[in-house]
Amino acid sequence: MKNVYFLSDAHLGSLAIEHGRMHERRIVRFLDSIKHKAEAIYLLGDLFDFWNEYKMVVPKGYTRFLGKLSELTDMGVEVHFFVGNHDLWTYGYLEEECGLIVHKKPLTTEIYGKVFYLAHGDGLGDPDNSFKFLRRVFHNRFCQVLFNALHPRWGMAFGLNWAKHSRMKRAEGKEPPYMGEDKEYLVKYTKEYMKDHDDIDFFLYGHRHIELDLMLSKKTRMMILGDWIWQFTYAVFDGEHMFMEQYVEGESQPNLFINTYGPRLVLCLMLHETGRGLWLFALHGFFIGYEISHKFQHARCVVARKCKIFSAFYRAKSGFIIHQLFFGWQIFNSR
Ligand SMILES: [Mn+2]
Repeated sequence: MKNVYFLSDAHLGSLAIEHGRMHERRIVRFLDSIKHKAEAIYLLGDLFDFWNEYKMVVPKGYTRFLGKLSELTDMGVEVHFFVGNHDLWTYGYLEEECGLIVHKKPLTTEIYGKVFYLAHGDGLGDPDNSFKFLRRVFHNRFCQVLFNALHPRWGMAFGLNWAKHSRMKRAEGKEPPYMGEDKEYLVKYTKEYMKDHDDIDFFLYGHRHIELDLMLSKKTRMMILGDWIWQFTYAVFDGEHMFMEQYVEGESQPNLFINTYGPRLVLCLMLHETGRGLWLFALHGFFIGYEISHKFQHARCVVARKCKIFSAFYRAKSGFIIHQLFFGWQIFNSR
């Protein structure tokens, strides 16, 4: 059984994010890393910081991201795109060109026998009146037509700057931390909604840019997915279990390093915990130098974790470059 993934809030293209290109590449590498394991991917909104489609024109950029999504849908992976409050102005391009399934409203759906309520989360229980008003304007068809009559050079500039401004007015450009069960409006909304819909197993949201995993009853679990600006968090459902995970490139640092080596020959055993389980590595090879760092500075070596044998270059603290052959066994699978 393949996995189903959920993530949100990448805000690609944001003028408030300095690491823009790296930011896009990272989500693309993640999507690439799950393409063979994924049955479906749910993008729960605000993937773009400002997306507005015109009849014959779409925003500049995002080629890697859109290309990767198209690759996935061409492979047969279902990719669902929920509009957020930053990227709701899509009128068919993402469906036709990239094969996405676009949702403009919350969706209740069944996945592997469990009932999911999926939504970006904006406008659900938020008492802020100016936000409500703005949301009404954003969703108003007449206003959308008017806006699109503006030349993109002004329309897009306005949109991107509005999105930047709405990020910058927050302290350090980050959302306020979790306010607690009785103050967090998405939690309050969900509790109300549950009263009439007791069949739902999972409520999943984006929008808040916080990571939250809450049991609201014996059966009902609510999650807020964090973001893909700073947190790189996602939820994954394998048909039985739901995990909240973080995409860390190169996975974690080695947590144990037993070293027995002669002047030139290295032989060590190393336990390495990754998101996928516990691995035992036997390393052997040659190194030039007197000291081995306990930290891989070149984490790329772990990328090949699927392989049983691979080679790695890494740099020791002392500055020497070491080349080794690795033999790895997965001795405990956390999934
Ligand atoms: Mn949002």
